[in-house]
Amino acid sequence: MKIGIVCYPSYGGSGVVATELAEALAERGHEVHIISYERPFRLRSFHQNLFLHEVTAVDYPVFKFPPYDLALAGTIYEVARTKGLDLVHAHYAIPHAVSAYLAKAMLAQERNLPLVTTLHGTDITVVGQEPQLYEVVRFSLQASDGVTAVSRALAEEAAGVFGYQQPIEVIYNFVDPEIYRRQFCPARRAFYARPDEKILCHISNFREVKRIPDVLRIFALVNRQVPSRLLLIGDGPERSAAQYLAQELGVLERVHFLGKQEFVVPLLSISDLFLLPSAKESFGLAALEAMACEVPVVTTNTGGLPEVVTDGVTGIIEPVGAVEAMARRAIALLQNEEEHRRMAEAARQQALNRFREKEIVTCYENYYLGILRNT
Ligand code: GMT
Repeated sequence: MKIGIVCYPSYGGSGVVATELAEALAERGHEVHIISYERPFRLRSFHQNLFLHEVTAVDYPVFKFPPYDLALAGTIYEVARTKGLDLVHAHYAIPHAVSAYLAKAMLAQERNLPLVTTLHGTDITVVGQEPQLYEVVRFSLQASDGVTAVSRALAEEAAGVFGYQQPIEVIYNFVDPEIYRRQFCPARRAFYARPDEKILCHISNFREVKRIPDVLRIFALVNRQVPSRLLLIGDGPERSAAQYLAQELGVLERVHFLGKQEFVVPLLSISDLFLLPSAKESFGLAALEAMACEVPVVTTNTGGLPEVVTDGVTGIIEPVGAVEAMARRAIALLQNEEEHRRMAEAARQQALNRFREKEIVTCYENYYLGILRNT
């Protein structure tokens, strides 16, 4: 197939999933065209079947806001026409599905361009519910030939909020277990922690929805009972407030702010627990990557997280904001080596059983074939 993949290139789950899907499809012999405003940060390999098309937004003094959505639609149309795309797959509804729909409509005089939209979370649960965007997102779902969601919870929320009647295919996010596997890194571990200390880890874009203050509060409580270090990986609007809070909680010198890191496997490999106490999370790709590296996850019972993490088996699940309960159970787990080992192994096993790249990419291929047959 010739597939166009429209995505965000930036540090965030939807861009990661789209990029890794593009690489895997190219590896399987499909011709894949990534359309984005810059090279995706997760695109690591060269592949002869993989092509990049950077969208350049047109600026002019008359525009207060350069019309990126239109430049994107024009680029999708051009790539579809000149490269003969069989279908276009938009990751994140806003504006990708809308721009792709416009490209589809422009091409309609010549031929049909099937459009698949994958919902990733905040496009539905946050941004898409803003009054001025709600009807646009609703329209983009109706106008897509197929809609997928990264968890059952997200599919249900999308159907409910937007009154979408067609089936939404749930295709989970995935992980390559050969890349995401625990490495033996004693020297790196020794750099961050003494032998008697545990390492807790959090990776995100530091937006409000991630509840960074909860990450720090859980850590501070754990550290009182179990000497520990916290690795904070990523960057975003909540980072400087986090620094103040760490100081206020008296743990600043135990928290390592590492900023955005491209290669997280070596850091997950020295971690004993992963903290993701989000207020909302359609899937929690970072949690899956941690599990694949044998790191149990402490998280909340929101969105798709309970579909990724199994309470008491591969991690700890508590209600949003239940900082004391999360800390209490994290302490018990860190103090019980046997139970921790069991949970770490189960976490890896769950990542392999349910979210292995090979199987999930096949689900996308089959879904595309079904759409091509029916349109
Ligand atoms: O978490 C974010 O704010 C980034 C966002 C994105 O679109 O990149 O992540 C969403 O998509 C990821 C990939 O499907 C999911 O793993 C995240 O759970 C989801 N984030 C939220 O729902 C808050």
